[in-house]
Amino acid sequence: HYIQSFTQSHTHSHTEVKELNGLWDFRADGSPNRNEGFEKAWYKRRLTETGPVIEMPVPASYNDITQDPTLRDFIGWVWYEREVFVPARWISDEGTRVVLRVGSAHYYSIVWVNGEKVTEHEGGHLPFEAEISSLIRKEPTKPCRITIAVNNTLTLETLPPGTIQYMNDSSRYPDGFFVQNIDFDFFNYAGIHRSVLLYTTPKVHVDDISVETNFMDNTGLVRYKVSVQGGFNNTLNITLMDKDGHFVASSTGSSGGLKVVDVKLWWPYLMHENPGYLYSMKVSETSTYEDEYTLPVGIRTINVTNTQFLINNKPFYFHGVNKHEDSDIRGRGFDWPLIVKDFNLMKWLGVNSFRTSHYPYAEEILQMCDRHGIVVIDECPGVGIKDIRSFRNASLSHHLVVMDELVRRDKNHPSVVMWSVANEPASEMPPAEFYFKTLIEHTKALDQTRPVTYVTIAAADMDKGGPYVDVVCANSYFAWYFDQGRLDIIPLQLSTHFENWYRKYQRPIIQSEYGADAVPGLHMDPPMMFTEEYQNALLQSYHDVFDQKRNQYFVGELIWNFADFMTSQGIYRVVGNKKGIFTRQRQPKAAAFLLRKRYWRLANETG
Ligand code: BDP
Repeated sequence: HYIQSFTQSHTHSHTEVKELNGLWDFRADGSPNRNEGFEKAWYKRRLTETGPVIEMPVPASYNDITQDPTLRDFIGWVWYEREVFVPARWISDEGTRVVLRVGSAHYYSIVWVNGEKVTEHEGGHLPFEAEISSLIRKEPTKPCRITIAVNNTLTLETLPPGTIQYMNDSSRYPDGFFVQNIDFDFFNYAGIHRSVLLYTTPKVHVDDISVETNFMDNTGLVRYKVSVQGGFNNTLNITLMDKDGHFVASSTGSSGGLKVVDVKLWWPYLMHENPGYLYSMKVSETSTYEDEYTLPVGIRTINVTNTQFLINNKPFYFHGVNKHEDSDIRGRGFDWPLIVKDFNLMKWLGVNSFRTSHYPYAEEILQMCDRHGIVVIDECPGVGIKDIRSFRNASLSHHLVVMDELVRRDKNHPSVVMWSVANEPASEMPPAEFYFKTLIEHTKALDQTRPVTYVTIAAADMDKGGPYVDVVCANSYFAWYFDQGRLDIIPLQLSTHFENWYRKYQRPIIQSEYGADAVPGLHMDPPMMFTEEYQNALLQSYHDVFDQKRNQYFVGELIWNFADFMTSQGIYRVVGNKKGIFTRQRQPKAAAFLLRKRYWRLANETG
């Protein structure tokens, strides 16, 4: 069980944190069955005693760190280990609860402390943790040895799915040769991608908080629910403070409401002169252990009509980007300089929103969005669901669990305005209807305050999940994957596409992806595919159609992609996907200037 936001200042005020980022011992299990680590129980001794190790930075994907192509493309278990001294007070004070937290590791993880298994977790991109208080008290004078085994193998039941194919033709492939087939367009980076922390809370501790906000005229309402673990039977005090720390309202008990007079609403960037306004809600537990947790709270509402997406009852138009957590060397590893640079670039562009394509991003990123007023469509890792076998019950059950974890982690972020349960599934296949109906209903039961969607590439008449989404998020690649080089078909095909969707479902539509690859520095006029001119011309043709539909039901445009990113190797990709308007190193292509002009104009016209 974890609560949101352990990584920032807004946490348990009595919490102490020890970050375990830095160099870990590392070994990939290259044995023929990839199972030597378990057969020889590598977790029982120091990793250095069971074979050679290399130094591996955490957080980072391991793939691009060395010069070894087998490690870049490795599939199977890799082992990380690190020893750490725990502060003596954490051990001596029985009232202190010590927790080991992994921000995310891709894909399957097993964690041992001093050789004893403490937890396992399926799925990258979301945190997991284990209480290790009693374990570390067993051997108080010894350092604490943390072992994490991570496996990136994808199957039909994982999210995203994948399959392993063994090549049995011995005249063409050596013994045991296999490939991993995936139906998604990004490199399957693996390793420990976000911070590993040890932190403390009192034994009796706040375990979860949910807030829902509303307002009427200039009075705001914050409804809250708090769950406390560890033998709670005392009073809970709840205090709401404004941004300057002034008292606003208070209440007692594990659920209730707080009234906010002269409320300052949470507004998106560029929609208000004071975007991202956050109150803070302090939850204090007054038993002997006195846990205290402070949660930032943005007061805002989200509503969807047939033609509009409303934030605080005002029409909101998404002018934004799709992103990836992706960069040179680090792969998907968390990196503050990169994150802050990306925010600065988004603000430079006039972006008011982005989608976390195609998986949940680090919590620190959502916290920044809360503060800066950047609106987020929060997507789960349901990408590449193309094989009919990925619609089976076992896959669906796991998908529901992932939504549980995602909503639990992200539900209190005012920046998150919509859940996306999948990207470009084979939604035309018959089982897709039941699958998406179940998945969307489940998500709505978890959170009644936000619309739910999945991102589709299907045509309106083929798509089976359409009836269940609140907003149609449609991707299209006209004049790129089809009618290559024929920009002149965009006006007709794109308008027809929109009209078909709207006629069928009467829901607002977002262009959730569109774009063209451009190799930076490649020029040609008249434009040809892969040049910066073609990327610009294609975007411009799309924009003309967007502008015609904007006052009808069209509520947003998200370019594919913010920056170039790595993919697996193939004839469609020139060292990765080049649809970025920035290079992978975050330098602008011509398209960045085109979009910048447009987004600032849209900001003035639509807010
Ligand atoms: C869409 C996918 C996205 C790809 C993009 C592309 O949603 O992940 O990277 O197309 O092909 O189909 O560039």
